Amino acid sequence: MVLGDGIRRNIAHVDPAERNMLRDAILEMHRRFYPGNRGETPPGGVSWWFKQDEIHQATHVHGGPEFLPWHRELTNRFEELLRQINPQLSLHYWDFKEDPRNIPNGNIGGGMTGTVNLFDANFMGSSSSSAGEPWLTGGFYDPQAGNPGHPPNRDFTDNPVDPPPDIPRTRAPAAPGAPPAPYATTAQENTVLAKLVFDAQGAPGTSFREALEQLHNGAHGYYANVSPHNAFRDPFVFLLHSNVDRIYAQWQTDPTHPERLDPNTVYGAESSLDVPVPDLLGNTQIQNLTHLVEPWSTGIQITENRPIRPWEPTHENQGSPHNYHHISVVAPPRYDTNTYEWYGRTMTQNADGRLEVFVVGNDGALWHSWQTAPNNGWAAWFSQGAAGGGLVGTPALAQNADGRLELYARGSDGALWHIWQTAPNNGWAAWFSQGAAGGGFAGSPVMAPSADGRLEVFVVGNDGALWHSWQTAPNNGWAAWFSHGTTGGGLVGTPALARNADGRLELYARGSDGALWHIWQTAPNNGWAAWFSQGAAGGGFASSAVGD
Ligand SMILES: [Cu+2]
Repeated sequence: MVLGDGIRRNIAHVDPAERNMLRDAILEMHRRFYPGNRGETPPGGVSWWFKQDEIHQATHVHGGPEFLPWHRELTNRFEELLRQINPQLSLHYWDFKEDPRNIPNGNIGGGMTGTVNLFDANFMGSSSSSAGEPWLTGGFYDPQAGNPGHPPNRDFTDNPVDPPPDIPRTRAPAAPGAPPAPYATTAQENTVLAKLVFDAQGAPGTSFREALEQLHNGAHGYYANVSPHNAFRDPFVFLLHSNVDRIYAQWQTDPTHPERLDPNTVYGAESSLDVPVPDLLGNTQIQNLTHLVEPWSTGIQITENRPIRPWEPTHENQGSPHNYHHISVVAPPRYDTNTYEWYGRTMTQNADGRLEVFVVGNDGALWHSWQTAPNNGWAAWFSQGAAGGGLVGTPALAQNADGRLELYARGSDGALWHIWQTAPNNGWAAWFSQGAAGGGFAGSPVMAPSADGRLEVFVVGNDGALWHSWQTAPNNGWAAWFSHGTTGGGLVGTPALARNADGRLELYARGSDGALWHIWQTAPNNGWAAWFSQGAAGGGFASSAVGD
């Protein structure tokens, strides 16, 4: 199953039926409206689609440290609107390494591959001149705007209710038989991914956020040489920005750089630094990652400093104050190119996109809190009760193939206990013991799905061995405990588990010898190789690879 699994993919490689669904959902965004009417201050009655241009135009966070996380929130919220229209959709991306007019190995449906052109009237409109269909009939622009019988021209009224007169594109159609002319190469993308630090406070050319923003700037000009001020009038811009965010997410999920997932360390020297940035109006703006993310915090737009609905306080007042260190802007969305997903972590998305977080209390009970709506406020802490004489350590959380969350935690009795949602997004079953092995379990468990969706859980026993159980079918029952044996003089602590790009799970654990040892699936879903030492450094490793 691919459609509806919440993962963002290369738009050319999803089924054409899914591309059609995405197009239709974007068209539907211009048939749904925020409250109010055009004469109010600030204007109401703006379509979900025109709201994107309104947000981007007057906020316009570019050229500084806020650029990447600000556009992450914009794309996350856009995806959420798409999912309100069609819950199966994800905001897929245009891979810069492909020519969107001419993608030779695209998905043409029925399990077949062939040449895909994203710029046609069935999907994103023409690559040259005006975008045309499907956006012209959809009212996304009106060449006659401002003339009798037509709505006013947004460029003259400055009212986000009104349409712009054009969505210009500037790339000639692909010549018949010509080879693809992609925007970027693998080497260019890898150069960006190899930047070691986020911030631009070190030597020139060392900053990840600068390198990625530069790559992004050229991507805009590649297909539409228009002012950035007007760029978000074009639906294709969201496929572009999903790809920018994808590269950011891939950089963040580099397993050798866990600091890139931590809200306190991801931004390096720019974590709380005032960074002066010139804006499009010729003024200097101060960007600082401790600023509120606007307009979604208070409704104030940064550049033009005017309020925007529904987040400003005098009307709908839906703002939710948060800065760029908030987990919702730091946590990478799910992309098919994320280097890994950090399994064993205790926060994840529900099937409907609401984040949910779990923690063990000093009372030995499992406590959780959840978003009451995607991107939104959090419910009060709720206890799921204790088990096994009191839970200890860090729980392991993962999503079943059918979308139900499932969690394992270790009890004081040395057994692993689990609990699961009885339906996606829904209530929880009672605690169930999966029993103990290896003289009782010692560390915290880790859990991840195999490539076929079956969950697999791992934990170190008091015997120093790695113990393993797995679902015998997706969503289904669990196999008896299996030992992968011991190594390194006895394993200790909590293992680190991740999935390789080809779908094979791989696990690291620390030995009593201070070295990290790893073990991996020899094929997706399949058997496991023998233990292999990756050696030690720093006088022997001390902490667990990840987790506690
Ligand atoms: Cu952009």
